[in-house]
Amino acid sequence: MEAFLHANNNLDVLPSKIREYVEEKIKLCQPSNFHVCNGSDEENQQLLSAMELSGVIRRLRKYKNCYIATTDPRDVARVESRTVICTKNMNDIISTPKSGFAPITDPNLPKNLKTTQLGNWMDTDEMLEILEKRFAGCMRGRTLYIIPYMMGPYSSPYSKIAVELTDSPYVVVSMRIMTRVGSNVFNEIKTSDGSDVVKCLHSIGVPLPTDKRVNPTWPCNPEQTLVTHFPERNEVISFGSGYGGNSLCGKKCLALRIGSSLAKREGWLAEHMLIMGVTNPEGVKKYFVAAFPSACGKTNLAMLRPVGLPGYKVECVGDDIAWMHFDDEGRLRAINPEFGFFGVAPGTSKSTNPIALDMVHENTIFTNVAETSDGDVYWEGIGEVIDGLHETSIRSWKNKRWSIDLGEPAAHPNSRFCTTIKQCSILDPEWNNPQGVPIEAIIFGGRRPEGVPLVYEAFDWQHGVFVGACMRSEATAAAEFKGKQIMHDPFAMRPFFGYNFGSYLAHWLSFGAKTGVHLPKIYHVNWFLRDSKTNEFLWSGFGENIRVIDWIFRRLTQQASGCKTPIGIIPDQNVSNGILGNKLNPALLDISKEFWINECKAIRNYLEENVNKDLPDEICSELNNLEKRLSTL
Ligand code: OXD
Ligand code: MN
Repeated sequence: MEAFLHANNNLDVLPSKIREYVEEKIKLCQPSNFHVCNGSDEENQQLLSAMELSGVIRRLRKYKNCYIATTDPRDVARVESRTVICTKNMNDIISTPKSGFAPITDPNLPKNLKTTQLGNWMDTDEMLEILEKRFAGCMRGRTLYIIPYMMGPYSSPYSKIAVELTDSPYVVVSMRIMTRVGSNVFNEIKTSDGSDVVKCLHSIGVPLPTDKRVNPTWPCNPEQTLVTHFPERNEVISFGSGYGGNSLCGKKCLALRIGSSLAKREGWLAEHMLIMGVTNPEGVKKYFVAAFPSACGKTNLAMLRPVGLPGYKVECVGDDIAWMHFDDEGRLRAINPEFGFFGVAPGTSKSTNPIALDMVHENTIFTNVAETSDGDVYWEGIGEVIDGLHETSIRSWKNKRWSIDLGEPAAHPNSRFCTTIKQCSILDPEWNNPQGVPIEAIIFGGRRPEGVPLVYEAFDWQHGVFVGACMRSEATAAAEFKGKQIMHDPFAMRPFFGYNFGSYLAHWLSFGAKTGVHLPKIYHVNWFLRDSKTNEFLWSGFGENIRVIDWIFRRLTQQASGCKTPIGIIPDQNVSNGILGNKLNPALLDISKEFWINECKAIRNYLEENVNKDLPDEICSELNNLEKRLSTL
């Protein structure tokens, strides 16, 4: 893409430390031009037009200001194997697995990289040396964009300021949707020189001119991709991938990996959680957070339209990330650090998430969805048959004419919509409150086809932390995994921990010992149980999930009874027949001794192998206690 037309080359708007950083990176990456972004509409339109002209995005005729980008098929998801946290001391980031580290076999990965199930580590200096080589001249012929941005509401004591340097205009327009962009964010820095600003450097890793093997509309460098984090330097450096989870550094890199490490240091929590406001039929309002692994329906739950329980209302504060602090009165308060949604498109329909479907028909950038010949979007599970589909042809995410007979999906399973939060019609009135919203329940969940009941409540905080540690779920398309294996995904944070999971558990447990705090109750839900014979889902889910939310709500107000089981408290018979619906299949609340004994074995193996000596004693005793309780079942 040619140079930005009205480039703003004035680095004086940047705090001194950031200006020095930018100058150093310009020298290293050697772009032909650079531009400090102000986040204006005009700037955005210029970038969109230039990208359209060069074929990077296509305008969707049917909607206002909506575009499709399709990526190189090798650059479609987060690359966990190439995501690394770098520090001086390895044990700060990962535990040594009981059976040792696997050797690095990929010739494109650094030899000294240490990979584990709970994150990858490398020594800071060694990684910086490798990155220095990758970034040298990597932006030749391209424009370097400098994006000042903020995670969290303006004037919030909990927000963080950052800057991302990138050579991808797609990243610039997407960051403007996902974060608060503009040089005015520097008015909020707490240090005069900007030393508290998080620094992010991103390059697609394809200097110009390119050779014939490079995809002209989605240049990327998959062999050399590295997504690296330096919590001791407050820095993110990402090379080679343009896909959002790897390139929009505010999201997973800053808000979760650097964020969780800052949170540990500063005494708060940065979590992979949606934030929802729930008002009951009596008009009482409560806020919940919920953690689910990627692509388990977090966005759908965050925008839930209640079905079957009249009078309930759900409003959305965020669908992916929560930053939570205990306030002076000891209440846990959450802000959404993001400003937009980067949601999975397939499966989004009028029935599963009407709010999201409405929201994406303006000012949205779609990635890897399919397009109809009349300028609409299409993806698997969009629900309705498109008007006159027989006459309408579909162009797949691979830019080929698509029909069902091809035997492959029209949209990539990890295709996305990227839309500003302001277009969400059920946006909570407090979404932008600098103090955040008070959280009364924490919900964990996963995609478990068998054994894990629809809902249970943890006995107390320590047990709840154990429940989070034991989370497992079917693999999803959001990362590079294939198939449907059940993976351990503690706290839905496995790909996002910024420091040692053992210390993370200790950090969570430490709040249980704090005086003067009101600890939220902790729950676990599973919408995905299937009938063992027919394989049909046992729970209708989506809007009906309000029934489970209602039970949780009533537990918090002491209005619903529960039944104690070895794994936690479940709705008792009366409640489940009433609130959860008359047709509730009893299998939804079944606790099988055999299943849970096997589950305990899998959890013990996992924790012993992967957390090893760093596993807090409290978690071991919770596991022992669970096994003891099961033996009496
Ligand atoms: C996401 C993810 O994109 O979790 O939100 O992968
Ligand atoms: Mn996520």
